[in-house]
Amino acid sequence: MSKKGIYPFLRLQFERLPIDEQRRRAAEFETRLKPRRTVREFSPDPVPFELIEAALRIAGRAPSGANQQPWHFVVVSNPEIKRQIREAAESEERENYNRRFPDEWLQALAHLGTDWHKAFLEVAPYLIVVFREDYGIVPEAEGGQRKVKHYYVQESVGIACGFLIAALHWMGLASLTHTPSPMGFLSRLLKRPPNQKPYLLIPVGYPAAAAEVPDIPKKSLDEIVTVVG
Ligand code: IYR
Repeated sequence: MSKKGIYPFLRLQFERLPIDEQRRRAAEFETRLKPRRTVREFSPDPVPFELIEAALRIAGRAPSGANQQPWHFVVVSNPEIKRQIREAAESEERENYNRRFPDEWLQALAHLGTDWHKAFLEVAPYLIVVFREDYGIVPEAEGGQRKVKHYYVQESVGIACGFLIAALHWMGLASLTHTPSPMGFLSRLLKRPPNQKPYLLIPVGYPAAAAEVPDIPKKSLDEIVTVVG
């Protein structure tokens, strides 16, 4: 392996754990993550901003193609901006549910009980809007700019969102992976630069006291895993 580059190589910091501790941690993580659910009914109770920051720091630790970290997170708590986002999302989703979604898609969604109403976009105390950066913009001499292509952007941002969702759950917060479609209105309302494209909208907060979720199953290990021994 050639270790040339602009960063030095350091010895990996890695603690080799006793097997019992590995088992204990595996079981604890699974037990903690198991009750995680996508929540669509939020309480308006405030959430300490430091928790959102901690979750975003964890998301920012995700691996990414060439370590380019092609993500940007916009945190919205302003009620007026949340209202604008709700209005724009609902107008797209009204079109989707009433006209654009083919029957096959509506059928696939039916058990979730969703429709075009998106009250959670105003009720949840925070909306984390995730943007992907297909290229970076690097300042150059004399006020110029250069575009730098990013690699494996979809994979990288997806992994960061996974870290984010798991971290939020771990710290006792509920989230929703929401994908209003199309999402162009988020670039406009949040005044993002042209290299940032909306990827996912994640409302975050405490669940409403009477929040309900569909009783849907997860696939078993046998269904999702093939072992090639
Ligand atoms: N984006 C729409 C529809 C929707 C699509 C999928 I795939 C879901 O898992 C859930 C909803 C909406 O948010 O209602």
